[in-house]
Order: sequence, then structure tokens, then C-alpha cells
Amino acid sequence: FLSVFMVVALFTAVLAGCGSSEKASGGEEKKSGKARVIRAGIGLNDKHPQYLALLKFKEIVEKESNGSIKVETYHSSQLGDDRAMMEALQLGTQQMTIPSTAPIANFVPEFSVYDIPFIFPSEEVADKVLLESDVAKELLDKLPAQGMVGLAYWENGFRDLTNDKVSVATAKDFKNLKIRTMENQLHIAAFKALGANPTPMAFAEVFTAMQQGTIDGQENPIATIYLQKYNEVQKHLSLTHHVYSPFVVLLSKVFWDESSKEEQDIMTKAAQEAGEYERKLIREANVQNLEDLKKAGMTVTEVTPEAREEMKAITDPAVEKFADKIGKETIEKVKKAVEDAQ
Ligand code: 2Q2
Repeated sequence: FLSVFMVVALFTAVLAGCGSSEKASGGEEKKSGKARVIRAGIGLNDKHPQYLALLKFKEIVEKESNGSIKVETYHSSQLGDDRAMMEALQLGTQQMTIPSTAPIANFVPEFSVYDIPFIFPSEEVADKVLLESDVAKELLDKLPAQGMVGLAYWENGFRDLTNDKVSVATAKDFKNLKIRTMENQLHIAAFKALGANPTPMAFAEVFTAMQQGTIDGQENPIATIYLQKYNEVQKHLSLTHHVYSPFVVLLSKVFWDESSKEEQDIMTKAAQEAGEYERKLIREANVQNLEDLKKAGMTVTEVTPEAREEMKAITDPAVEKFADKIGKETIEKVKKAVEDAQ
């Protein structure tokens, strides 16, 4: 009788134990099923179309993943400058950032093909090349080797020059201007060739440097110029449109590799959908904000096609020096894609 009782007692204890471990594992299951988090940091502020599109990305991913992925958004360089944020993606301590391609060139030199002055004649051609050409995809495919995955191209846009000294209409007007550039060797070389005195600097430091007069000017698309309130410390705007800057939505490869195929498809599709939204917003902003800058009192100088041609002729030899670094084949492929897109 005793042995039967012992067996029953033992059996009951085992069942109860399983139950508690099931509860525990169930509990564990719930706890371990908690959402994985994408910490997304950008340099622009919370009014910029890039941030509004990041919120769109967040909305789509959190909905489509049924909450298995949460997106935390940090704007205005809260998580650091472009280089620091890309290094954090390589480490896996940050999961997303969306820089211009120029800073990316410090990790994948071929991206400097987009820094070639005047290589894109219009937004329409840029769209066709970036969204449809093989070479644009090939460039994104070089990112995983650097610990980052390029989910989509978004648009920063055509870059225009501001400064506090002179109105710049032709190449000779750049002479001796202390211009902040992005931290990118080709940009520095191109502004040197134009006779300017280029200073590479992180995006978040630009306003203060102009306010203190340590630099005379900077160059960025209109929406950035307006939303960063550069008109408060800059008198002159020249519509040079000297470089078209794409953005790239970068995801840490650490996070990508930990994601299921379904989650990877959700994030890629969300980045592309939010990209359509961003291009629409930033094009509207670049038109509206030009009017706002004029109303705010900036002198706006149009640049004639001839003056642009002259600037291109002056910067081409400097660009030539980067042909091997970028890759002659990559340059030719992009130029061919531009031709095919017209
Ligand atoms: O001039 C700049 O640095 C900007 O155009 C930036 O490249 C872009 O806005 C972002 O990379 C800032 O984080």
C-alpha cells in the first residue's frame, strides 16, 4: 500500500513540477516573446521629412510584425553623428540610421560615386537610377560586408550653397569661402578645386560654427537649410544644385541576421513604402521652404546652366583623382544608368 501511495505521490509531484515549469516556460515563453527593439537614430530634426518617414516606417513595421518588432526613434543627432551611429550599427548597439551616402563612403568607398558633382540632372533621373538600376542595388549589396544592410534609398536632394559673405553666382565667387562639407574626401577635393576653403564637420555642429563665424557657409538641400534655421545665421543662398544626395536606410546586420525571413521582408517593404512617402514630402518641402527662406530675408541667387557647366569643368579633374577609389566600372555603370534614364 505504502509503495503504491509513494508512486502516486511521486507522480503527482512530477506533474505539478512540470506544470510549474510549463507555467515558468509559458511565462518564459511570454517574457522571451517580448518585442525586439530597433533603436533608430538620425541627424535631422523632428520636423524634417526624413523623421516623418521614419515614423511611417515605425507604424508599418510594428503593425505588420504584430508587435514582435518595436521601433524607438531618436532625431537631432541624439545618438551621435553619422559616423558614430554607423559604428554603433556595426557593433549592434544601435539598429538603424539613415545618413546621406557621403558619410557612408568612409565605410564603402564606391558610394562616393553619388558625390560626383552634377552626375544626376534631375530628381526623375535620380529615382530611375536609384530605384531601378542594377548598379544602385550592387552598391547596397556592398554594405553587409561592413556590418550594415541597406534597406532602401530615400532622398536628401540637390544640395545648395549658403554663406554669410557673398552671393555666389559663378565659380570665381567660391574663392576663399570657408565652407563646411560632410566628412567625405571627394566633397573636400571638389570645394578646394573651386577655390573654397573646405572644413569637414559633423552635421550637428554646423549651425553653431556658422553662428560663431568659424565657417562662412555650408551646403545642404533647401528643406534642411530651412528646418535647421540656417537662415538665422546665413545671408546668401545660391541654387547651385551641385550634388544630389541620396539617403540610405541602414539596418545593423546583427539585427538583420537575428530576424526571420518574414521580418526581413516586412522591414524591407516598410523602408521602401516609407521611401515613397519621404520623396513626396521632401519634394514638397524643397519647394515650399525656398519660398519660406526668401520671406525670411535670404538673398537667393539662381545659377545659370553655363555657370554650372563651368563649375563642373573645374571639379571634374578633382573627381578624376577618385576614379580608382570609387572604381572606374562603378562610375561608368552609374553614368550609363543616368543616360538610359533620360
Ligand atoms: O550635410 C549633412 O551632413 C547632411 O546632408 C547629412 O548628410 C544628412 O542630413 C544626414 O546624414 C545627417 O545625419
